[in-house]
Amino acid sequence: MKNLFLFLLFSYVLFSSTSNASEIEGIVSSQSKKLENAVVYIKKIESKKFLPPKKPVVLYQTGLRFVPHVLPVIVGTTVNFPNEDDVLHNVFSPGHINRFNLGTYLQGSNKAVKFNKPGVALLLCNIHHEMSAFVVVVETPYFAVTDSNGNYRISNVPPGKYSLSVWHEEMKPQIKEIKTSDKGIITINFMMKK
Ligand SMILES: [Cu+2]
Repeated sequence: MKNLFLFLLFSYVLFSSTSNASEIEGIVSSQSKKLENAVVYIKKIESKKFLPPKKPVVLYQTGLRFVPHVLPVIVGTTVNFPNEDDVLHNVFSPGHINRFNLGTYLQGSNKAVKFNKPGVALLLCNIHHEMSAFVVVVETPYFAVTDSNGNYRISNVPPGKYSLSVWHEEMKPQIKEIKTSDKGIITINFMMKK
């Protein structure tokens, strides 16, 4: 009897927590291929402000690469940049927003940056010119990065009308006006151009 009660309670909690939101999913491609590392996101919701995560997000320097190559975050998020290689690395962002230079530092060291402005920050290492990454700073928690097949999925989106944006490092950004309802999944595909 007790187990049945717990099961019903669990079902209720599960149902009630998912009943008022929907999911957005789809594929991002260009003419020739599916695009990995595209960021699909709701840029802004008027009258709503979202807090960044309390814990820093991590972008590693490992194997002479930045991992992940593309990292979407909410405005105000602190990103740690630990050096996991046995060589010196540097991290700098040359753009006009979120511009910084952390200097060079050794394996085992960590430096952090708080990303206070929305926009895309290109990250480079002045020692290894092949290293690059992008921190995509957005104003909502509703974002996703496409996998190697171009697929993305954004969960727990409240019902409403939104501008859904897509960014990819080699393509022109796009925006689609969308509407989500109380429940279910909507599919929004993007075909991007250079
Ligand atoms: Cu480096």
